Amino acid sequence: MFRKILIANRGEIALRIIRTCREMGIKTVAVYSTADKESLHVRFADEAVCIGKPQSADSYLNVQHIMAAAEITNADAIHPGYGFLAENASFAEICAQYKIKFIGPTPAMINAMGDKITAKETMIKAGVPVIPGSEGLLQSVEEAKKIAADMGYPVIIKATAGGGGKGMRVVWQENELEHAYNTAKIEAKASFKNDGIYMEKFVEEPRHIEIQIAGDQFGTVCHLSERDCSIQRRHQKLVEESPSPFMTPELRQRMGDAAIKAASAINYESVGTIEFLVDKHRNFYFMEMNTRIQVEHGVTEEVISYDLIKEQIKIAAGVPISGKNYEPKIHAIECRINAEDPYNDFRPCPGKITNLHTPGGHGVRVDSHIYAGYTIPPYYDSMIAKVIAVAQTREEAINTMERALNEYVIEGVKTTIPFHLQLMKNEDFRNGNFTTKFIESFKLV
Ligand code: MV4
Repeated sequence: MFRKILIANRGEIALRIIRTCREMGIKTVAVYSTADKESLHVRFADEAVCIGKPQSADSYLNVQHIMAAAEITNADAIHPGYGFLAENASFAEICAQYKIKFIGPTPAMINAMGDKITAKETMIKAGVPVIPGSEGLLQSVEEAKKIAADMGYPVIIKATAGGGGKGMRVVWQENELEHAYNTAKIEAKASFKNDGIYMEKFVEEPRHIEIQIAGDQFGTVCHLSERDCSIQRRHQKLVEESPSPFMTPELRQRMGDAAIKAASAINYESVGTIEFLVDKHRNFYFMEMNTRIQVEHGVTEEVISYDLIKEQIKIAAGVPISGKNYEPKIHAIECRINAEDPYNDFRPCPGKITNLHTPGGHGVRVDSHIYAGYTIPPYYDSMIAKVIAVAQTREEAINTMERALNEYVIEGVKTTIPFHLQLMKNEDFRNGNFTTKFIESFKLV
């Protein structure tokens, strides 16, 4: 097992990783920017190294500074958390050169899933359903028009280097296609330095359901059931839950099998997630694979009682997994609490937390790095807490969540708590009647 892990991240996920390391008897090194000097991850870790100025590019994305911190503290592994360098294949490669274990998949696995056309081709070969569309890159507007005419509109144009919704264009009829093609290409080039684009049939009003998987270094892959992440705003997830209210045992079996096939196709090692789009007929299609621990991993931890960070560290250290698939017997819902004004287009609201009371009690888990007197810096993601409610049934979990959100006092900054409180009262949400379009028409009062 590792002796000392450097955590190349900040905020709640850095704390989350430190907590599991403590339980495993592994020493921890925090890295921090000058803006995070007073952060809890710095105080909770055994050691802490300042790695640069506030801007992420100067600190949490500065590979040289992070490697220097790992060298001077003699860390034998690096946990990247999510975001920042978590899906950066060259960072994983540099860790290997330094003989420091990157706690995650190999660079080849990150690359195999990072390029979306490559990922899709791999899935087709593995027999995982994908959304019908162009075979590989689009070569011209004329080719795009022909494929769209054959498939029928609407279609969607995506960047092969994209993901998470960046650089997508939905096209409803042929006269919009040329403009969408050109602007998607320009945006892809500007965002990813790669102007490769491809086309798919546009699936209207889908659900976003993802399957958590784990694979070890010996080729064993298992699935750890689903999370429903359909409640999103501008490709940012707001609420996640497990089980999905749309799930059936039969669909879980089929999606679980497909997720295992998907991960096995690249001999995947580590924890990861296969994202699927699910249409109203319960047809499901591979969308992307996340080769990292995700923000919403705690939902799965609660419903199957399983420490995913511990499992991820053990897999990286070469410990075999049991290979058993899990299905949820209880229900968990997570609300992401952001320092944003939900009444003002979710505008970020950094600043000082003047008063804080965190909810607790039966069935409530709060993962957060905030404390009374903490100043939320303006440089990073605005998520400040995740509240997870756990109960025997979905209805009870929603009631527990409502109770917890009502207990939560965060003063000094605006938060998304009022939004979540209204969502928990919404009849369609309560009935499990929602798709990825739900938030577009949800009106805050
Ligand atoms: C789609 C789609 C409909 N049809 N692809 C959004 C993020 C990126 N991973 C892919 N996304 C979508 N791809 C086809 N062929 C709809 C979306 C989509 C979406 C997906 C999941 C959750 C929220 C979403 C919001 C808008 C669009």
